[in-house]
Amino acid sequence: MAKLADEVRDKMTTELAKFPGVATTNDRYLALAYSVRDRLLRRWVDSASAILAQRHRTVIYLSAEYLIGPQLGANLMALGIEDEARAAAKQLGTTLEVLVDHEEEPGLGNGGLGRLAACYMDSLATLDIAAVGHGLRYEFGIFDQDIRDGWQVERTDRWLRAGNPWEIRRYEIMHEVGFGGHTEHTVTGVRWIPERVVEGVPYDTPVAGYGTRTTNFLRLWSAVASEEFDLDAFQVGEYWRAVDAKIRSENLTKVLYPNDSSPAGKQLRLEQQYFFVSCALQDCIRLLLHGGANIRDLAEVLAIQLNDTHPTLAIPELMRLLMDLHGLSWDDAWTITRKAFAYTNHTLLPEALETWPLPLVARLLPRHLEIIYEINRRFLDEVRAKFPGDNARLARMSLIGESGDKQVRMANLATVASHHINGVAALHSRLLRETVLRDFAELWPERFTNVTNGVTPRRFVALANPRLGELITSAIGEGWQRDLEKLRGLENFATDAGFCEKWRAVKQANKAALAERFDFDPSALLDAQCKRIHEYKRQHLNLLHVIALWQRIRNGEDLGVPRTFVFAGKAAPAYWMAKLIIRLAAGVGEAIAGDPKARHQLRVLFVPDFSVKVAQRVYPAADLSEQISTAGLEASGTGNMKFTLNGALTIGTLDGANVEIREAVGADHFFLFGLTAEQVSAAKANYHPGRDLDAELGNALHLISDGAFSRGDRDMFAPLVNDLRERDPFLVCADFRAYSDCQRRVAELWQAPEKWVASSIINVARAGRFSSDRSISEYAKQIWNVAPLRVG
Ligand code: NBG
Repeated sequence: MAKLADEVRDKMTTELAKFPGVATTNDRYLALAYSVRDRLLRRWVDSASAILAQRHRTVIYLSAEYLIGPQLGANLMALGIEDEARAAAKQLGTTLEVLVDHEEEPGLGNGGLGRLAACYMDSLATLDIAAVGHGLRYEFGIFDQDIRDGWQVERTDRWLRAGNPWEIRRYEIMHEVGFGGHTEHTVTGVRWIPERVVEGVPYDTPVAGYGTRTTNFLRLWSAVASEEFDLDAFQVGEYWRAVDAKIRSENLTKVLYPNDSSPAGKQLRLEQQYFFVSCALQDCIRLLLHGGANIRDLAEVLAIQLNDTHPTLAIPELMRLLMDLHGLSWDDAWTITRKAFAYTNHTLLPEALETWPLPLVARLLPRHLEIIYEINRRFLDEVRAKFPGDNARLARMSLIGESGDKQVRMANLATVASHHINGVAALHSRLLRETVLRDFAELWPERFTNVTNGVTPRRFVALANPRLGELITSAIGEGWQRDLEKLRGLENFATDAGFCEKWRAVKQANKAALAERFDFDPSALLDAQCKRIHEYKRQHLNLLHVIALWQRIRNGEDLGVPRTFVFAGKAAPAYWMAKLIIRLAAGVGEAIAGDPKARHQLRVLFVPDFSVKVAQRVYPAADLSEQISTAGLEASGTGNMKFTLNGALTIGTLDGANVEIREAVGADHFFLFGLTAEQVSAAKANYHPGRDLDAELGNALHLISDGAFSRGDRDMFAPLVNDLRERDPFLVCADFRAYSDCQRRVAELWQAPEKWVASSIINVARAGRFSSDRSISEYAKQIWNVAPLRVG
């Protein structure tokens, strides 16, 4: 193969039509990216032909979100050509760092759910499992976040503006997706005559495995109008009306709904969901038949995973395709469907369980509603037979909710049609069985399982934290990137003074690098809470503690431990309370910075526009990871794993995967506080947060109300303070004292640096099971029944 540097120089001419004198940084980035892509494509073609030749059972991952992060660095690492790329960059008169930094990431997800999908694509390829990830190619991803006067301001994310070298548009593939209209039932079957038709076209992005040739791909669907113009309208001179239909179709994949863990409930969102699953399934069937298989083999050839309920319409869509287009009977179609699908639930928050108004589904997808009704009729018969006379149970389990206006309940639909249903951490899977899906778990206990989330060590350790990666390799050798349990070998080094010193120096260097961007004291304890802003995640609990520390300083106490509190995360644009919490962080930061007595001991930093790229800078620098959600509400969390794997200690509640992290690293190496999920439910029965407030907490609330963090404005934070005093649905007040005391234990350990460093090493050494490779191996064995592919 030609030298990368030569290829890059060629690309400058053949792809970009530029020469060195006029080339911009973007050109240099694109030239390198195109050259890297060429190498990926060769591997991809080999993988694809191996899949076809071996008729390999393939995973079809359906997800409305993929937060894949910047691609250049990750791809260079997967291909093992970083040194070559460095030389190529040099030849272009720049550095690899500049080019990697230049890349704009595709923000096609909101948070953990979308990032999990991206980690899983990485692990699938690395474990040589044939897989295609289907999703939506949003023209605008998650909004960019600015902070102005302490408030979040949203800007559109024009991520495609400078070109996207990683994707390939497949011009030969197109699927039609209908909406609206009516159905016709005849003796030969059912026909759906949609009112309008949109075309779906795919853009593919290669996903390279690490240390293997297997390369899978993400296929993201984009909507285009099926008729360029409405010809009738065009002929009578109504140009605008003619173009209108086109614009309407293409709006379908314009923008990602910026809601995290709560549905938007908008028609366009439902259209997006149906659009991409219809494209995905039509495409799967096309490939299946092309490969010479019979449509009846679909569930043998494909294992389809629903990433939360967003792709659930795939169930009635597959039934429709099998019956109405391929002539199968209901029973045959249902048998195949039941064997094909599995469903992962990602939240227990009641407001987050997706339901769609029945009239909307009837209007938009009349055929699908008929199918849903029929699934429901047969399903309820089964329940009735097992639990005769239990009408309350029947009402709870029905796919159609009757409370107020009727709705279609997506979680129930996904559960009824899936051979496996899993939660994303042990506690969450248990609560899922005991609460939200209890009736279903009683009916089909064997279908319920757990797969605890994981994260890719390639991106989140090796790539994000090269200093740590090198130190780990120097101690235990290569191989941990593909087999993270190998980190165990680090445990012996926790008592090696020389190694501990190197470990400390790595953290220090990472903090110094972050401090260069954000100007803080790198010797202070870096205490970080980075995740979507949400009341249940309790960024305000953290802030109340910061205010309490500030008060202690004002009262003459010496904290002994200088701290920098880093906050980062986006709030859903319509989530007022979350935006107010961001404003509070800014206000607290400002007040402390203005206090000469406090500013050397405390600093509050809000890092704007949290993204994969920003995250890769923050995780390596953190000393303390804040995982302080109200117990029972965070399904898993994955940031908790990323911080741990970068050597941060955790302060956290017994929630989500924190429970398992604590088990893995050992109770002595985890700062635990707060009510358990059971205690939370019990406490809620008779909770009066405003009564007997803790003195420090009362004082902090008073300062907030008094305008100390809003430049004297006493109204700004009233909604937040009143809510905490009167309702406090997330038990911030109940957990405040325990949290604050636990933070004292953090400070004590920090003052014994050798112990802190040893604990940090032990955390990393014992966190190998939080690799997404472990999660994907579990899905492969327990749920998908797939084996690795042989490529080459
Ligand atoms: C989120 C949970 C997180 C979890 C991720 C990935 C949704 C609906 N759920 O706790 O809130 O880590 O999913 O499983 O976004």
